[in-house]
Amino acid sequence: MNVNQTNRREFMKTVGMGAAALAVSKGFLSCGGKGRAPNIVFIMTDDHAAHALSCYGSRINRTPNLDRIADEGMRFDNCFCTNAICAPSRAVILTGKYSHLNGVIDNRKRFDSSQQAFPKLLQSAGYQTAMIGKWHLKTDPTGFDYWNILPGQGQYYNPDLIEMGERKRHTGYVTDIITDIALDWLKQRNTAKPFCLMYQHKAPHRNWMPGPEHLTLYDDVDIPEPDNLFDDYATRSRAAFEQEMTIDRHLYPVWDLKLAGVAEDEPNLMKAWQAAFDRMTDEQKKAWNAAYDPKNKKFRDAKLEGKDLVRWKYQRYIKDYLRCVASVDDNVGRLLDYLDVAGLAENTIVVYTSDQGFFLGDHGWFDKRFMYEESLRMPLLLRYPARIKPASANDALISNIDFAPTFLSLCGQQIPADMQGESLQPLLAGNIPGDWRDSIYFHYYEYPAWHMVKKHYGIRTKRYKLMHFYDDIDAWELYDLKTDPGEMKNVYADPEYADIVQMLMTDLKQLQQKYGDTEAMQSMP
Ligand code: SGN
Ligand code: CA
Repeated sequence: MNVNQTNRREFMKTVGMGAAALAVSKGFLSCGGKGRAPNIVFIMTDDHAAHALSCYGSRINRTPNLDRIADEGMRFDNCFCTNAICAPSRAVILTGKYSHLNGVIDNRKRFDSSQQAFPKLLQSAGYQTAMIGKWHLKTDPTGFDYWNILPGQGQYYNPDLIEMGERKRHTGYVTDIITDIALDWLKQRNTAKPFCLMYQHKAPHRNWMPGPEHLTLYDDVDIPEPDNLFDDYATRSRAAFEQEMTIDRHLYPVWDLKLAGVAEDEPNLMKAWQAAFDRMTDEQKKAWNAAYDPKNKKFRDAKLEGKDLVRWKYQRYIKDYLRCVASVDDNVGRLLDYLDVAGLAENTIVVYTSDQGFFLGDHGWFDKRFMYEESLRMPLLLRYPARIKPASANDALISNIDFAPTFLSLCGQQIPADMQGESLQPLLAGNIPGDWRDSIYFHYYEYPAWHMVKKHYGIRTKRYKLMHFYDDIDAWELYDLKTDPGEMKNVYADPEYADIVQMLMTDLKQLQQKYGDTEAMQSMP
């Protein structure tokens, strides 16, 4: 950021602050009596891995606007999901409870929207609440004064959205549209009340269709490959061999790799691609073809094979993924600018996260689901000038069950006793309380299903990770993250680690007991 930009933002903050103070009604209970109740802007993307944000040290892209949230707030370096898949993560975030208690153990389940969730609690405390963008919980949102959501996964181009029950088609690119709607809502809201806005993107979810402004971004560069793009899974259990999410064999040529005209997918997928493409206006199609046709012709002429072909697929995949991320970054920038201009930045908690991580070629994979680091880890940035020092970081072990209690406590509300997470409030000063947890618990259920990742649960401490794959397999993996951060060597059977295994096994049982995961306990030795 240059000096002029900083000054511009500082200036806007100062000018706007008076307006925001006026906006809060006398009648509203303030945060613990200590001042104005804060607003929340909860920004969530779909499948945005932490290692594709520059503030987390990305080697492959820059995210200047997302980095602003980190520069002006706190970056959490050890935030993990409890179940590395979309709908389950969203349900955990809303309820502050593990999947086996909130009911959404996999993407196939419907969210029981009559249950307790933090937006509903804020709404009954007088907050104005809105949910805009990807929802993915099958039942209609409850606890929101306004909602406008993508049906299911949504479409990248000219998507339909369901506004309070009414379905409408919008013209444009999904990330821009979701932002436009969020900004419109902010502008028309009742300024007498504090608000909680859930602003949730579809991007960068598969099939990674970039927006019109980013179609040729990265055309002239090679994105660095992960060291383990050609992982052979030696020492790993069958689960690692039997998944279906390799860059090499499981990306569809047309749907994923955008090779229309050069290759073919099976008929159903061709139909899906055609349907997505046919949503585009003539102008959008023209821009798309102008960007992809020359690249595809080059690919066809090169007649690649073996590792060269895998490398090409990785480049095509990761560039499209990062192009989708670039649009998120631009649009979050628009939203942050608005908060500045409207004088809301000071008293608004801005959260940036994703529903879980993603494999960016790591272990030769795309998608998520596994408890391995790249998909387990969630980015979490929190900006709240009243409580958080700029550019701070915290490496306490936290997870998405902590989000709901955190938001409630920061907004001066009671944390219901049946929520299983902890408020992150004591961490915001930059330290870790002595009695903070020293491990997190994970459980993934969706199998057999897309990508064929076997059922598993596990425990992760700062140094170790113990995982148990069960159901049609009974296999354990142990990683020493200090000596092996890439999880390339399963040391479960190594006698040197026998004591560690014993200790982690006991702790794992305790976590299952503590969180009430009785089903998992039954498959423990
Ligand atoms: C779709 C994707 C899968 C993805 C799931 C779940 N296939 O089915 O690759 O794992 O969603 O994603 S696609 O070809 O239809 O894009 S999630 O984010 O909703 O959990
Ligand atoms: Ca997701």
